[in-house]
Order: sequence, then structure tokens, then C-alpha cells
Amino acid sequence: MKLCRFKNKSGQVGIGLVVEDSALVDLTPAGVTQLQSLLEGESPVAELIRITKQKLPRIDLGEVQLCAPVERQEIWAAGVTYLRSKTARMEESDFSATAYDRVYAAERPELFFKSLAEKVVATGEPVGIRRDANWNVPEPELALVFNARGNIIGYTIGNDMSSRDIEGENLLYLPQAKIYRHSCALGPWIRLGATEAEARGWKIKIEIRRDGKDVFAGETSVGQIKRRFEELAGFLFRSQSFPHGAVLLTGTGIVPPETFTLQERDEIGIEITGIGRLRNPVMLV
Ligand code: DO4
Ligand code: MG
Repeated sequence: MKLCRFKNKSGQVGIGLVVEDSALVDLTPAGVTQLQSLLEGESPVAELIRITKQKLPRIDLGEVQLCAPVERQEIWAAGVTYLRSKTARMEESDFSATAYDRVYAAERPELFFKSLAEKVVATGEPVGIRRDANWNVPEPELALVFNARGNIIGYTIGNDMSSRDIEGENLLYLPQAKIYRHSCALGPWIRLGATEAEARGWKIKIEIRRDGKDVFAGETSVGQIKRRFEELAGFLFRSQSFPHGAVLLTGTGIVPPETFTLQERDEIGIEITGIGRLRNPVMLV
């Protein structure tokens, strides 16, 4: 089951159940006006089955604007969870190589705050590259959606936009390399009702187009993530509470070659089989 937030032609935001990736069932007449009420319930899938037994309006996705599938959750990210990420970052910076090497092997994962929900970019909206950086990349990542009790209730696609030259200069600059306007995209919706074992079979693919031509494509699998989801969740919720739930990007396993940097007006498409596709143009911020 896929749950989305959308804006209709009159500008009203609603919650919808996506059908066949081409239309949605509008849950507004059933009294569902926020994701949170569903996501915090005992069983969102069972509740959705119950709700959709009634006749509800169906709308083509082409007639709505999809919004980022978050309301008040904090967005966090895990780092160096794939071998590819560790190797790329060790090559990026002699200064920080030991830290990346150690964190990959350590019991405690790297976790960092990424975004407020209100700053998250939806599918179709522009992601940003910093104007004071000259080596910018997307990081296509599976994102775990948690309720306030720390249970994984769904999955979405995340883009952890990053400035590799700022990050590579000094590890202490990580928040500036990672947290700036339009640096976090999530969407297009939340996939509910999949187990970790199922999600580990999904593929993650990225394509970047410039002036109508492919300039980079890459692929990995969720199964390559070194840490179990429960392990990441355990550390995220340790000595911490998220009264509105949380989203955790699980790290990147696709790193473009060192000669590649994003440019304004590039088009990024990230697909995770089992979820869908997140598309964003690039703008300078
Ligand atoms: O420490 C750097 C960030 C790592 C990261 O964002 C990733 O591996 O995805
Ligand atoms: Mg990342």
C-alpha cells in the first residue's frame, strides 16, 4: 500500500491511497486529513483496508501535485552504511579517512540530523546545490518512516544532497555540506506493509540528465546496507524521543566518479523498486 500527501486543484492538501501508481483514492471524505493519525495507529494497513471499503473519490495523479510525505517528523540520516560510501569518502579526504574507516566498522553508526519536515522538497520540486561549493552530488537513499514509538511503519525514497568539497575539507563542516536550503528530498509517497527482508531485495537506481542526455547512472541494492534497520532504529531512538515520528535516510551506496558534479537544471531521477520514483530538477541556492 502506498500513501501520499497531495494538493488538489483548489490548493487543499489531502491524504491519498495510491492505486496502480497512476491515481489516488482521496481519504478526506473518510475523515483522514493527516498522515500522522494513520501512521500512529496500531495497524495503518488494516485501518486503510477498513476505510477504503467505503466509496471514496478517485483522482488521477496528473490532476494533483504530490507533496513531501512528511508533516512534523524530524528527518535524520545514517552515513557510511555501504562499503562504497566508506571507500569514496576515504578517497575524498586524507584528513577524515580514519574517521570514515572507523565508523563503518564501529558498533555505533553515524547518524546526523538532516532536515525539518517543513523544509523537505517533494517530487517535482527543485533540490539545491550550494553556490559556495564546487563538488555537489545527490545521495539516493532508502528512507525508513517511524512512528513515535520507534516502529518502522513504511519506506520512502530520500535524496541526501551533499557538497563533497565542503565535507572533504574538514569533517566538522559536515552540517554545512549536508544541511542547507533544498538539501533534502523525500517522496513520492510512503510504501506501507513491507518487511525488512522484502525491502532488502529492492534495487536503488539513479539517473542524471543534462540538456536531455544521460550524464550519470548508477545502481545498488538495499541488501548491500551493512546494518540491520532495527540496529539503526535502536541508535536513533536511544536517549531520544520523536513525538511526531521520524524519518531516517539509510545512507548511500551510489557515488558518482570524482570528475562528476551536479549543475543547475540537471534532472535527477531516483527509483527504488517496491516504492516508485522521485524526480527533482537542480537549482543553485
Ligand atoms: O559522513 C558523511 C556522510 C555519509 C553519508 O551521508 C552517506 O553515507 O550516505
Ligand atoms: Mg547520505
